[in-house]
Order: sequence, then structure tokens, then C-alpha cells
Amino acid sequence: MFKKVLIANRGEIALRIHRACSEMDIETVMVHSTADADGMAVRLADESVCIGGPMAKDSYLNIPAILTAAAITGADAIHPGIGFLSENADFARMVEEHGFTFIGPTPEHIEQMGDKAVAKKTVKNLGLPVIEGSNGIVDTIAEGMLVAEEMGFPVLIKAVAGGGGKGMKIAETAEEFENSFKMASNEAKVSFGNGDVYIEKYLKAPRHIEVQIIADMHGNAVHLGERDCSIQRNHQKVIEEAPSPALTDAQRKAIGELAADTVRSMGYRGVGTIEFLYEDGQFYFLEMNTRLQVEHPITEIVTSIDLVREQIRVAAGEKLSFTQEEVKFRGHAFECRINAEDPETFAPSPGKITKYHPPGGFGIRIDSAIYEGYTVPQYYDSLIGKIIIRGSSREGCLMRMRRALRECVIDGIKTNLPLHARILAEEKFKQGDFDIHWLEKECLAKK
Ligand code: MV4
Repeated sequence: MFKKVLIANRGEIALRIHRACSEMDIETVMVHSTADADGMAVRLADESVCIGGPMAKDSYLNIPAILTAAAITGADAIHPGIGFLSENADFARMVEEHGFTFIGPTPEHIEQMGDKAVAKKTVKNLGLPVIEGSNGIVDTIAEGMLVAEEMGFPVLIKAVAGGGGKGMKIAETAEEFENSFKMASNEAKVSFGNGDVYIEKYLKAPRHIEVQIIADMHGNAVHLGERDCSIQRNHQKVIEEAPSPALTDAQRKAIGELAADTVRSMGYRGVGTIEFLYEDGQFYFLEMNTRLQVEHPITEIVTSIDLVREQIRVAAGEKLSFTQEEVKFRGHAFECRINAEDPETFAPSPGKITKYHPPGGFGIRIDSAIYEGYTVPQYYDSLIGKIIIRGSSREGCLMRMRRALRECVIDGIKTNLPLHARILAEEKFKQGDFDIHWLEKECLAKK
């Protein structure tokens, strides 16, 4: 097992990783920017190294500085966390070339899943259901038009380098196609330096359901069930839950086993998430994330498995500590993401937290690195914490989340706590009757 792990991240996820290491008797090195010197993750880590200025490019994306910090402190492994360098194949390769272990999959797997058209072909060949569309990249408008006419409108034009909705455009009709194609390709070129696109049939009102997998280096791969992440705004998840209220146990088992079989065939190792759109009882592969996810705690709640601990164990070459048979799903979990933002305009709201009283009691977990007196910096993502609830039933879990939200006090900055209260009071939410558009098109649309 590793003796020392360098954590190349910040905030709540850096703290989450430190906590897993600490319980495994692994020392931690927190690298941080000048803006994060007062962060809780830095305070709790065994060692810390300031690697650059506040802008991510100068610190959390500064590969030479991170590798140097690892060398100086004598770390064995580097955990990239979430975002930043976590899905950067070049970084993973450099980490290994410098003699450290990258806590994540191989650079080849990161690369393969990073190209959305390659990822789709790969998993389709291994038996995952995909959305009808072009066979890979479409080079010309004429070629795209043929594919679109063949399957019928509306279609979606997607960037192979895409993610988060960038470089993605709907063409409702043949008339719109040329313009949408150009817009998607140009946006992709500007955002990712790669204008390649592919085409899919547009699904009008799906749910976003993702399956958590984990694999070791010994050919073992298991699934840990699904998360329903349909409650989102602007491609940012707001509330997640496990299990999905839309699935039966049989569907869960079927899609989970399909996902585990897929990653086993790929020779994948580490944690990963296979995202699906789910509509009319059918699953369609969307993309695969080759990292830990923000919402991993709800999977931990319903499986009682410490995902980060297992992730570190498999990266060190150990076997998974459990079999698929031993994975038991129990109860329900919700996660509300707490953002430092205006609940009405969604504008970021950095600043000093003057009062902090987190909720507590039975069934409540708070993953956050904030404290009273802490100043939320302006340079990073607005996520400042997560309220994670366990309950024996979905209904009980929902009532407990509402109670937690009533208890929670964060003063000095604006947060989206009022937005969560509003969503949780909605009948459609209570019924589990929503799709990826419900929050924006129905819940937020009415005043
Ligand atoms: C889709 C889709 C409907 N039909 N593909 C958005 C982000 C990108 N990674 C994939 N996305 C979508 N792909 C087809 N063929 C709808 C979306 C989509 C979406 C997906 C998951 C979560 C939130 C979303 C919000 C808007 C659109």
C-alpha cells in the first residue's frame, strides 16, 4: 500500500480523499494555490505545498509544479480528484513516467473515453445499447444530412471532444440542419480545439441515470448500482439520488451487470461511471467518466462501501475487497449540492462565511471543507459542500433532507439552499416524476 499520497485538488473532494487516506494510515500531501492556503483540506493534510497562483492554470493544472511537489515530498501516488487533471491522459502518463502511481485508469482508457465517438463505438461493440446515429464522425454537412434524413428529425449534433453541453446543437428540421451543424462544429473548435462532430437521434425527455463501476487489475469488475441525476440546470447537477425511482430491481441488475461486463472486457481499472439516458424503459449509453464523481457518496450510502478507499486499494494493485454477490443495496440516499450562488440568478457568490451551522443527526452526512470565518474564493467552481441523506425509504429520506435544509445555516454569502427547499416541496419531485428538463422547464419556469 502507498505510504504517501499527493492530492492534486481542493475543497470538499480534497478533504474527502484525505479522510480516506487517513483511515488507511496513508500520509497526505495537499498541493494548493495561494488562494487556498486557509483551506480545511490544507489544514488537515499531513503536509502541504503551495504550487502557484489562484488561477487553476497556475496551480491545479500546473503539471510541472505538481510533479515537483510529489518528488520533493516523496509521495508514492497522486490522486487527481475531480475536474482539473482528473481526466487528462497526458497528466496520467507523466505521473507514471515520473515513477508515481496515478490513482485512476490507464492513460489509454482515459483517452479512449475522452473521445465521445470512440467511446460510443467501443461500448457498442461490447454490447451496450447506444442511441441511433452516425457511424462515428461526420465530415461534411451533406453526409450528416443523409444520416439525419434517414433516421428522421429532430437530431442532435455532438462534438466528439464534448461534455457539459458544449459543442452540442439540436436540429429540429432539415432546414435547421446546416446551421446547427456549423454552430456545433465551430463551438467545438473554439472550446476544445477539435471541431469533429457526430450525429444522434434526439431523445426528447429522458432521465439521466448513471451506473457506478469499479475494477481491479486482476480482472474483477463490479457495479455499485445507479444514481439518478436528472435534476440539473445548465448541465450542472443539483440533486442526485440512489436508487433511481424510475427503475425496478430487475432493471438495476440488468443495466448494472451490462456495465460491469463492459468495463471488464475493456480491461478497465479504477472507479468509473457509465452515463445513460433512460427513456420509455430503454437505456442508451451517453458517455463514460473515468474518475470519481461529486455524487459518489449516495452510492456509498446505499452500498455501505467506501468508494475512495476501494479506489486507492485497486490503484495500489490490491484485489477488490468484495464480489458482486456481496454488494447489497439498502435504503435510499439523496444529495443536495450546496453552491455559493444567488438562488434566483445563479450568479456566483464568493465571500466570507460569517455563520455556519451544518445540519446533523441520524442519517445525515456533510461533505464540505467550509468553516465559520472561511472565505470562499472567486476563482473556482461554486460547489462548497454536499448534504447527503440516508433513509430507509425514499419518502423518509426526502423528509429528512427537508429537515436538514431547515437546520442548515450558512451566512455571509448567498447559497442555493432556498432552491433545494423549493424543489423538495414540488409534487412531481416527491413522486419521482421528472426528466432532465423538468427543473428548468417546469419547476423554475413557474414563479
Ligand atoms: C443527448 C440528449 C438527448 N438526445 N443525446 C448533454 C450533455 C452531453 N454530455 C449529452 N447530453 C445530452 N445528450 C441525445 N441523443 C440530451 C442531453 C442532455 C442532457 C443529458 C444528461 C444530463 C443533462 C442533459 C441536459 C440537456 C441535454
